[in-house]
Amino acid sequence: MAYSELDYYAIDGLYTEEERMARDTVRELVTREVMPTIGKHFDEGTFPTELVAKFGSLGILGPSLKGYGCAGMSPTAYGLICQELERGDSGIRSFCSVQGSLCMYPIWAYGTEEQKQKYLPGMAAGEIIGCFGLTEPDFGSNPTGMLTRAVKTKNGYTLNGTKRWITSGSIADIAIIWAKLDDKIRGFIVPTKSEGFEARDIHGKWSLRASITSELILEDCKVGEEALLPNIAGLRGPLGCLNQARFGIAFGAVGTMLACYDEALSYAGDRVQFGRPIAGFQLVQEKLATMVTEITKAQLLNLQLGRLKEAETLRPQQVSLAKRNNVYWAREIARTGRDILGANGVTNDYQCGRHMLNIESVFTYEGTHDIHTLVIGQDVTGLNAFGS
Ligand code: TGC
Ligand code: FAD
Repeated sequence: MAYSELDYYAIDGLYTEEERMARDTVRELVTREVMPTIGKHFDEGTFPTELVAKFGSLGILGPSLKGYGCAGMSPTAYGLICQELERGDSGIRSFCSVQGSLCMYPIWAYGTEEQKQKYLPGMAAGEIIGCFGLTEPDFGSNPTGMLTRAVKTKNGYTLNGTKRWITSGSIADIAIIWAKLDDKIRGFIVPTKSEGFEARDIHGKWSLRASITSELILEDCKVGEEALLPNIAGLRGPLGCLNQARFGIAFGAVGTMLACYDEALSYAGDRVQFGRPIAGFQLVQEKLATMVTEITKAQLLNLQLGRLKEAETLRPQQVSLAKRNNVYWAREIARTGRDILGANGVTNDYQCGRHMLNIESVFTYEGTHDIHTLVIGQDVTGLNAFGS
């Protein structure tokens, strides 16, 4: 049966034609190309690299950036693309978030004209893959403490340090590396073929298995003058990129919710216990009603999130609220979906279990749930509760 999205509050009519078209195109791609193979990729711990060129040809890599071969769609269209990708798998959405929001965006926003011309068209086409190195083994939630250093040399810079948990690290052609230069955080475009650069994959993940996660080791890694992103300094550089990616994750989380709800509803209608479909029991209906309620609230939240971004009035704290709320509920809904599926829910014949495992990473990356709690707390109280 063809997939149709839960739309309890007739939200579909509030999107533009372009937004619906972008969503439906990606929905169709995910149904046709992701769903049949994603379970196998998750099982084997591989990323479907064959999809990257298709993403490029559909214009969904950096889709809301303007110029340089990018599609220039609305932020809401970008969000709906993330929603559909994550309905397939968080790892697929992750790849696109990292490519568009974390790698293309800093070049587009902070780079020189030469850097933009050199990288963006190839990245939009999926010919150049990027990764984003902010987190380090000992500095996750608190990236300000990073140990990676850049030192100016005669012809460029030498970088030393280790980045960990880096999505697409070993398949990337370039890495956006955040390092301290004269004690100030700066961004560098580091070709992964550079002398002194090494990517080692992290194995044994329970989550985001259809995504490559790596450690990046920079040992006297030499890059030219042209590697520095000149138009940004300080933590607001990487955080500016994270605002873009967190926006996409807020929508992506709805994709996880929709996938799990859809599967749980269908299963509950088919599965008979005590002489009737389990969907006919009050306790199961309560679970489904909660799912419908939280999905609808998250869809409405995202719609306004997109409209605020389009009006250029969106504040980072509002993005934090959406990431925090939607990922929290995606996590609850994935677990509830798994529960409704009974024992079948713990096998990879069904998708709730895979989404349930994936969402643990999403809960932690791009700012943990707790960090976004504190961002909102600071916003409304004026008091910083992060640390010192
Ligand atoms: P703080 O003193 O508050 O701010 C330092 C400077 O940054 C500015 N700023 C922001 N700018 C843009 N966007 C934001 N969201 C911003 N938040 C703060 C701020 O105005 C200030 O600017 P300036 O010019 O005055 O210096 O910084 P802090 O050290 O107290 O840290 C704040 C905190 C904890 C919120 C921040 O460090 C944080 O967000 N931590 C979480 C780290 C994180 O999210 N890491 C993600 C790594 S990448 C990733 O996970 C990719 S997953 C891959 C995938 O999607 O698949
Ligand atoms: P920690 O910061 O050590 O946090 C551990 C726990 O302590 C959490 O519950 C946290 O909420 C809590 N905590 C921390 N500080 C506070 C506080 N002040 N108050 C209350 N509680 C607190 N990073 C990148 O740079 N690029 C990537 O591409 C990337 N991809 C990732 C892919 C995956 C699959 C995963 C799992 C992570 C990825 N990350 C990436 C890293 C991710 O951003 C970090 O894991 C995240 O920022 C949290 O850091 P941490 O794991 O070091 O946890």
